[in-house]
Amino acid sequence: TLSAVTLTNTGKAALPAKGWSLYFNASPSFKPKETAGAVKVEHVNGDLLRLVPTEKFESIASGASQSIEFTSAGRLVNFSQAPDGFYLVWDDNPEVGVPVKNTVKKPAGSVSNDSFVSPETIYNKNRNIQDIPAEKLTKVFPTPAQYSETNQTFTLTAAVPIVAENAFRSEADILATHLATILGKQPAVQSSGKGKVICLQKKKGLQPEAYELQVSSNGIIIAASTPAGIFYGTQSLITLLPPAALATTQKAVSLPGVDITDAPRFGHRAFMLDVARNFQPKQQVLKILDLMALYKLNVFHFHLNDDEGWRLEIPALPELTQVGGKRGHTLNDKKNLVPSYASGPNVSNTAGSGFYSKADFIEILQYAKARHIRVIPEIETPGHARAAIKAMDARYERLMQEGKKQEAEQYLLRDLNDQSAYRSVQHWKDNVIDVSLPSTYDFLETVVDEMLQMYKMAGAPIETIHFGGDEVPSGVWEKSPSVQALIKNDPSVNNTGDLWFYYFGKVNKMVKARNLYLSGWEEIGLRKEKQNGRTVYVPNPDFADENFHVDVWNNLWGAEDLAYKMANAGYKVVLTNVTNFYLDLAYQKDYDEPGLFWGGFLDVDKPFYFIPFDYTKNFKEDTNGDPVDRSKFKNLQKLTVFGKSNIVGLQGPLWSEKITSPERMEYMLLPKLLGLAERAWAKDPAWATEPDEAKSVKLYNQAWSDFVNTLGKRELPRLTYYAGGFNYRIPTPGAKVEDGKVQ
Ligand code: NAG
Repeated sequence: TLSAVTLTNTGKAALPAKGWSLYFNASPSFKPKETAGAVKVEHVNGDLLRLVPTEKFESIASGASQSIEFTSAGRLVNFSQAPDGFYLVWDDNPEVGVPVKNTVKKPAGSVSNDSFVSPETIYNKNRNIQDIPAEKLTKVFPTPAQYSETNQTFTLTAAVPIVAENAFRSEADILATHLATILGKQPAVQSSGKGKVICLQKKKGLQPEAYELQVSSNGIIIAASTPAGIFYGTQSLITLLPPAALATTQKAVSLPGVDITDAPRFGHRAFMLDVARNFQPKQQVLKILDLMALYKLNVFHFHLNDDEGWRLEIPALPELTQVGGKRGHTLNDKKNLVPSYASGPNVSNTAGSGFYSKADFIEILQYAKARHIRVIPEIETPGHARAAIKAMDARYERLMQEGKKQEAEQYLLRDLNDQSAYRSVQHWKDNVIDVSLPSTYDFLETVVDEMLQMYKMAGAPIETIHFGGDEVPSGVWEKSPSVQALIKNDPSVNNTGDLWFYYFGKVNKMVKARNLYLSGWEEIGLRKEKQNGRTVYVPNPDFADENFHVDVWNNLWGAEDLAYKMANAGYKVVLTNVTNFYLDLAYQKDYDEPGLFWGGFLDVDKPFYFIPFDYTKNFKEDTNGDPVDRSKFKNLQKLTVFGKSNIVGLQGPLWSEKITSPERMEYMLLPKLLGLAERAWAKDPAWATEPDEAKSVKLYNQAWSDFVNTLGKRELPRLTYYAGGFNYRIPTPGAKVEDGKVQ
């Protein structure tokens, strides 16, 4: 891939031929073309690079420009991949980064060897979509297990009270608050009353999240055995409201008569949000919880730390957020972390900085609990942990300066004399915690206990903590004196390979002692094995009956059936397939579409057509967006009956390298999240189990049409207003919806 950086001197003085460097964020494979010669590019760390003038560089006069050509090993498919976040640092003032104006421009002509997806291709993909009138659509989404319409209508006004017994008071209040936004006035919530009311009533014998909803001309009844069931009944009632009713307040809204009996397919319907790469304010998190609740997602996996940030205040370890919660130009990461993903030199002026105070976190937990959403906190370790490592380095330094050596070493996450050299997937050289150090476990226990205290204060349930475990690069720990000592003294550890089981064995003990189970990425339950001279990853039998919950994310490049292998081996599996659920991937192969694309392109059809127990059946595209070679699926492992019982649910993660604002976040999320919600809640669709291929295709086209019409005619118009309004994507990149219409 070829690209160019043009330096334009908009200042009054000339840019001298030397004495400065230009920092920016890009893939380290981004190099000046050999013929360029006038500059060199150095890799600082992560995706932070530095362009330095050589002797050949000539000063740039005021108003003049200079263009430098670059090559990059990576594909440059969209603007998200372009180098960005440039700032200048003068050699004589190296601690200060001077922002410069950045413009990313679409290069003229072909950007790379990749061809973008043509409108024709998209048209052909979607040509079977029928136009279905809104009245013919199922008026509750995700699709209920049993649904019928009764030809009656009910007129809802603010004078219709909500009648709820005490156990359902909280659900009634949330419903009343929502109805107030439509009816202009909050309906009363009372403990008794008959006739034209919204009645939330207890019915014995239903499954934990199941509910029944009847709307007739006489009133509305929601029945369930649990508050969660009642809550889902109220959410169905909300999606039953015609979206137009949300546009302005209405005195009366007419609801269609329905008879619904409903229960979810999976008990684990998860959305993961990465707030480490870029931060999202508390208010936005609460808004997303409302969105999750509306579509009956019940697990919020909160990715709270990574290499580029630590986002939860831990009062015992203030550096975690004071240092690890901020990004800006620095030479040594002692005050804050270096810029990543174009976060620029200024600590305060970037989505790269920010954290949740203890009070914020408690509020989030309570808000989620009231909406029957469990929050799984993730403490990402031992890799992807640079922010924590640097924060504990800063703490060490502070205490050493105060002469408190012992205290200083108490929570260190690395051996200060470790000479190991490695490079993580995201190009960090120093992002893996040293698992041989006792201080590592002191650190984890302190963080865990402070976190558990916040759950307790919030009155929120917690069953598991997620300890990450993904992408630990080779080469780590090899030259750590502390690791060498452990290998010498601990008979269970013979080499650095054994450290994986040593670490997750210890972490497992720690969480079990607190009555929790361990969650993590697939890697926590894998071990390396040599097969025909190749290293492969296989489920590790040693942990298979430890109740580990693994988010299996990799379903590419020989790992197509990994999720099924792990489930068959006894691991509890959350299907988090990159090719269908990685919401951070760009919608289409188009220069203007933001997002990563290493796992392919991900439009709303990908989560929608995912078949949980037979997902390779619908594996249609390779990572380039081309039709996949299906012959390679022939010998894959299928789910056994036991394996099926170990699939606990589905998850869509939103990684945030490219998500620098709430608007961008919503764009990446919507409408893709609705495909996930449908698959997580609704029954297996008929087309998934129909053996006759032609019939199955026909059934699929019908289901896809229903879904697309539901999005276009009900759910996206609703989201224009719901919870303050969402910035969803509509099929044309860059298009906007104003006044409920596509512009
Ligand atoms: C993977 C990384 C993640 C990154 C994401 C981007 C996992 C479990 N790990 O490389 O840190 O943000 O891809 O799509 O996904």
